[in-house]
Amino acid sequence: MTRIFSGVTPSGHLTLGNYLGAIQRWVSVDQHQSPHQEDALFSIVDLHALTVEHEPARLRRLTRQTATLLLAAGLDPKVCTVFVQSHVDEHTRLSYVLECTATDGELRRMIQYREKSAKQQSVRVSLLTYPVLMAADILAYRTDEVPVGDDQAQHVELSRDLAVRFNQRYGHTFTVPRAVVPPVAARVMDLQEPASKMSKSASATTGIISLLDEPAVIRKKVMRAVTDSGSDVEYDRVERPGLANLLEILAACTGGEPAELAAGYDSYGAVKKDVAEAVVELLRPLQERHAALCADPGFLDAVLRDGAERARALARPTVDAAYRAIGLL
Ligand code: AQP
Repeated sequence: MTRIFSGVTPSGHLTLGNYLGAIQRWVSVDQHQSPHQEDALFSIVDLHALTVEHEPARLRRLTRQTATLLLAAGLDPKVCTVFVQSHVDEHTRLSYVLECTATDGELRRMIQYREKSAKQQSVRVSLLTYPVLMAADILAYRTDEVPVGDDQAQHVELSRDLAVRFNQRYGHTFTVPRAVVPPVAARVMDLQEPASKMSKSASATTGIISLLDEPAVIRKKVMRAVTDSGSDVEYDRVERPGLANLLEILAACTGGEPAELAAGYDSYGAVKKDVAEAVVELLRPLQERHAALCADPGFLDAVLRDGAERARALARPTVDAAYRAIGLL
């Protein structure tokens, strides 16, 4: 049995990057690898959205929207567990114990902390400790695999380190997890700034495809994507990052290989046209299901209630064991 856990932060509207880097695999592979709902857990990690400036009403809206989008993308509550992080107290209980296992130095080295804190005047303490809470999310379920995009691989590495350290100091308590990163589109880049990751919390939206963007908007954004000077179509992440990003998106949407796909084109315009249509077709069923799910909010409430109950029952014994192991009465 392989237990899988992964999460998504309701810090903005979900992007094509979130979908291709993580959600696509959760839906097509991860939720089906075991007949037990308990072996595939997917969380809307709302506490992580409090690590930067936020607006309470917007967070509530985005938490529901994110959960609805996960179901619309194809997570099936009959075969997996979908829940909201803050509904399961075990995450924060365990996080404190893991803060007593992590060091200040290793948290300050996290790339995402360095990048996000550099853009802010006043940095919340939780932005520094967020990877520890993420480790708690993972370790509380004795997770084996964490399917994530490339940007989260460092945080999963930290979870591994904390699990190993805790087990060595206090006795075997946690499963040591491993990150699973997709072979293509593990880091989808911003269409206007191919050197930056496509991020749901970015201030400018012209380079970001949101999962709920209408087809006309998607076509416009892709056709205006920044590409590199040059006319022959070649897959080269270093010399042609803009074009490489588009080829990776196309490969992830259609199941091909970026370099092989490149060989079939003789102009950037033709690549863009096919990317736009592939993304529109990829998102069409998701958008239709999203609209249907929005008409039945009671269904979402029931899914999240059941998911939280199941998650609590799974996490509690592990967190209790960690409390006992570290010396708490
Ligand atoms: N651009 C991306 N390409 C591939 N995968 C990505 N992921 C995020 N951006 C890309 C993956 O999506 C999953 C959920 O991400 P998250 O919600 O935990 O937060 P994040 O990694 O910080 O993603 P964002 O969209 O950039 O959010 P903000 O703007 O709030 O920081 C993860 O598996 C992630 O790797």
